[in-house]
Amino acid sequence: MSGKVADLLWEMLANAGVKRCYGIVGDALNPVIDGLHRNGRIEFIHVRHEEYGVFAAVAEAYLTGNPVAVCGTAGPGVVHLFNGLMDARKEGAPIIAIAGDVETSLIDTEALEELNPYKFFEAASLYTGRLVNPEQARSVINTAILTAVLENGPTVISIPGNVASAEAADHCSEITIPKPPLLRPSDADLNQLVKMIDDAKTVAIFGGEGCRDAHDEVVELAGRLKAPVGYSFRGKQWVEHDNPNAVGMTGLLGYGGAYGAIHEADLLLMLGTDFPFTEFLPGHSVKKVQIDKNPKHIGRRTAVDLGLVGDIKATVTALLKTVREKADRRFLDKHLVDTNSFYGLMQHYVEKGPEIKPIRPEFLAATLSDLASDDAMFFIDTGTACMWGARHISGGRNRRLFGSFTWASMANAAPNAFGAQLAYPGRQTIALCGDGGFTMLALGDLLTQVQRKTAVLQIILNNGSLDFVSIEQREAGIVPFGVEFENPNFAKVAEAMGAKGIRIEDPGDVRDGLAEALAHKGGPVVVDAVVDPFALSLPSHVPLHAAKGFTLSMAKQVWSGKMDDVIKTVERNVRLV
Ligand SMILES: Cc1ncc(C[n+]2csc(CCOP(=O)(O)OP(=O)(O)O)c2C)c(N)n1
Repeated sequence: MSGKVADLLWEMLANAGVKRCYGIVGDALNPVIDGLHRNGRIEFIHVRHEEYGVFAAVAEAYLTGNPVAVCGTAGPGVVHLFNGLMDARKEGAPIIAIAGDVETSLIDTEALEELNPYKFFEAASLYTGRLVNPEQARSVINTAILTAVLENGPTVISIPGNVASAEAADHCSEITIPKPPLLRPSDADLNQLVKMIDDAKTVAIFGGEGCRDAHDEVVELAGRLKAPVGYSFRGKQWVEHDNPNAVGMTGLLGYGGAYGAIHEADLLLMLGTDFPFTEFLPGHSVKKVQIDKNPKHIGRRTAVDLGLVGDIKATVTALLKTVREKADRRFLDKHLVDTNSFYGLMQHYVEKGPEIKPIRPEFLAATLSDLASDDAMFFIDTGTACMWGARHISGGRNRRLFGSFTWASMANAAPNAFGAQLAYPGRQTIALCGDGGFTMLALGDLLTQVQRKTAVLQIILNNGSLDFVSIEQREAGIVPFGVEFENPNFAKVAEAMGAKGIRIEDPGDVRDGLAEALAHKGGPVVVDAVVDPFALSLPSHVPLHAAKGFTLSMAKQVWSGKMDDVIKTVERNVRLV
């Protein structure tokens, strides 16, 4: 091909499998975007906020495995990309950010909108290249694409407008992306693992994101070892469904027998997990083996007795060739019984839900899960949506559950869902949003969904507060502060913006309201669900400091005249209703 640096850029991105670029044009980026326009192979998704575009791209990249581009113009435009790029780094999504940059003659002069891309993107980006000369272009673009794809994270190409419109020096736009190698431990290491398994009377498994695509192997291994299988939020969608040994999650969102199982086993196999909450992982009393394709994960959350580097599917497949069956299933059965009894407790507010007003979020989430299709994609906002989503949205072989589970940014769900719907048009796409999250980032770009007629269902948990923070503050023994706000009627706002709006205030309307929303075709829907702000979810294991904090906060609330709130918290969480 012949042409400018901008032409080379888009042609190489398209050859690497990039289908979309999300962002906002302007200033330094105009000659770059002109190249995208000329190229015609990559769809430009004009969003109203660059951060929304990145969260959309993260979901698209995570779900499809293909690289996705985002763009923002010099200075403020690229600053708006940052939080989303951090999310891409933590969630493991191949994103290539095209960052507008000031003209090369202005670099290091404190020019308008000038920003040093190396310093600015250091925390987020796996590789940052600044194109100050057309001679660099092919090499820098190649490195940015390969790093993003092979290391599963964000990279940045910072590109001054004058370089974008300069003639490219090397016109070769071919790009070869090697497939990841088959990665598993050596036979000697596997033999050591087999011996540890043989020596242990009881084994438990804890699975994370690394179990993606390894469902059948992990379930077979668990069956053979009579091992209960617990999981992180990121692991839930890969190992919970169709798994007779599933015992739920641990951590603050925890439910089921997972905490007990991983603490009481002789040997714990940690498979593809970087679960960060150390206090919920066992200490020295349990032998631990950790297997992960990323060596940096090994031993960093809890000390392990054996660390092996390997892809979970490849490693477990190799292990299954030699590992012996265990006969005694009493340990497994005990933790399955614990899990079932916890599920019974969790059902309380689901079953009573139709009679309780304000609407219980458990009931709302469980009804949604029940009505949604078998291949629905759910996106969960950081906030209480995670509590209800983790517990009451069931997975399935073809369902997907995604959120900012590692970076934990607010306001991810609606843009995630937008990107997913563009990648998989027609597939049911549902965002469970906080009211804080929705008003933080999703509201403006609801217009983008309307304009594009994107079929995204966003369900707002309208609790009039930053409820998750209110719970955090109470856990820390603090009187909730700075967490309340007033909301409009979101259904009316949505209608005024051209979307379909449904407001649900009465529990009796939950099922029909959600069914109507799910059936809507041809554009976005906003369900404004007025839910109980006092609903809590007690984890299966409550750390002592959290229990103490709650008690202290309750006492402080009484002293500061918030007796009503204390009564409501107790009333609505100890099954009096
Ligand atoms: C960008 C960002 N700001 C602040 C936080 C801290 N934070 C975590 S959850 C949360 C509350 C979320 O509130 P909302 O979206 O209303 O959901 P709710 O918990 O009420 O369901 C906050 C402020 C964060 N994680 N990300």
